[in-house]
Amino acid sequence: MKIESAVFETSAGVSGQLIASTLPEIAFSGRSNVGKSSLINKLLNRKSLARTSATPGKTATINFYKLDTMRLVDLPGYGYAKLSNAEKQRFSQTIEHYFDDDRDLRLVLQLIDMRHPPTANDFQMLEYLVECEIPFVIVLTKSDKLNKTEREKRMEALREELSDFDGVQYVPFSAVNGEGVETLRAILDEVASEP
Ligand SMILES: Nc1nc2c(ncn2[C@@H]2O[C@H](COP(=O)(O)OP(=O)(O)OP(=O)(O)O)[C@@H](O)[C@H]2O)c(=O)[nH]1
Ligand SMILES: [Mg+2]
Repeated sequence: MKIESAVFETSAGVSGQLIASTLPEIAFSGRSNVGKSSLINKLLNRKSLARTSATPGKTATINFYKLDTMRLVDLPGYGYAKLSNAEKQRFSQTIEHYFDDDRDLRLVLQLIDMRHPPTANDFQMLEYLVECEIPFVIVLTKSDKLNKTEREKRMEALREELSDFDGVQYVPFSAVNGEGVETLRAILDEVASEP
């Protein structure tokens, strides 16, 4: 991927017209604050093309990042407890609005915080992806926050927690030290270049 070519395109929220699907797309899904926007910035080697925040619930719209050969799609984060029910519903409708659109979606990167077990919402999303036969890779974020022992423990626990989804690829990732970024770039290039 030619990361210098990346430009930001925004999109409307819950019901607005989405950007026409003219390129292969990779969508970034996960709970609020898991690190979706940070991952996009790291992949594109930009400090703040995608807006990140210590305050969860930052990305409320679907944001598109156009490269020469693909689009990266930053979905709103789900599961932020402090939102009102109406706001939560608006977030999930926005996500559904994207998945219901007939797009050239090649892969979902499903982000899960490496430090914690997947949440009920994470499982809901994983089951939805399986049901819709959307290919996905699990990205285990914030790997820099675990030491070697903690990491081994969590990896073992995750294999158990996610045993219903066997055969799925896991990529540990850190936006701080760059672990996993080359692996993910290679995966994206591969899925985007399929005919
Ligand atoms: N230590 C560490 N912190 C991270 C990492 N990735 C993200 N963060 C921090 O986690 C917070 C949330 O990151 P974002 O990238 O904004 O998360 P998001 O998933 O886009 O959140 P929403 O837009 O609310 O859905 C920020 O304070 C980031 O700096 C990581 O790999 N390591
Ligand atoms: Mg975000």
